[in-house]
Amino acid sequence: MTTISSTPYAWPWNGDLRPENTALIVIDMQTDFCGKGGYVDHMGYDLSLTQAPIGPIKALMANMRAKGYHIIHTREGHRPDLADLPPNKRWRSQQIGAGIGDAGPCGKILIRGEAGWDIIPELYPQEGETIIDKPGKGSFCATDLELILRMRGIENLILTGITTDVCVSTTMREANDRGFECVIVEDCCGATDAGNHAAAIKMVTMQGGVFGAVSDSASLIAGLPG
Ligand code: C5J
Repeated sequence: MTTISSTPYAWPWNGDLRPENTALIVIDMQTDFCGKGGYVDHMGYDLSLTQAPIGPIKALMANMRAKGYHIIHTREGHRPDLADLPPNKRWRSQQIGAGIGDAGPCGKILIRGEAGWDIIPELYPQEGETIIDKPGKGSFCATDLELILRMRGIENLILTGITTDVCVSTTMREANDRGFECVIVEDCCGATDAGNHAAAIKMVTMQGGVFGAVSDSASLIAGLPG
């Protein structure tokens, strides 16, 4: 029986926490979401908010790699021919001056294969780690993530990345509805708005942990067995 210090309950619910059944999910740590000239920068948001989790994720990922946990990365992006880009998603991005598929200093915004779409060098996946390319906000929609998790016997998900209120939150909800036991790592996430980050974290803690639990990188590094 092993649990991590977290709110509103000690995670995971059943105390079955092992490298074999637990994965770190690092969501969308791409230049488009936290780098100069990327999608979020085009929209005029404060990049320091989405850059804040880089250091804590780096530390947690190093610890979990050393202990033998599964590490899974995701990237939001679309095919170069835009076949998987809903026209309303493209239109909305154009309204705020960051049209998905438009040319920018880091290449075409949120398009697979472009420089801005890739994961930042500080958190780049190691050989053998799984990368999930997703066209939407949730990591389960139109991807093989669930199949991979089931094939590996993964039951517990440690959620990190950007943005807290959009892709991390959507993924946590999707995972929770599929029966995965989730914890969101507060200092390993960031949003384009500090209030939205705080609200997305607080939401998790309602109803006895409506989507799972909330913890922090120090508690996980101290408590994860391996
Ligand atoms: C957004 C994301 N915010 N990765 N994507 O559009 O959260």
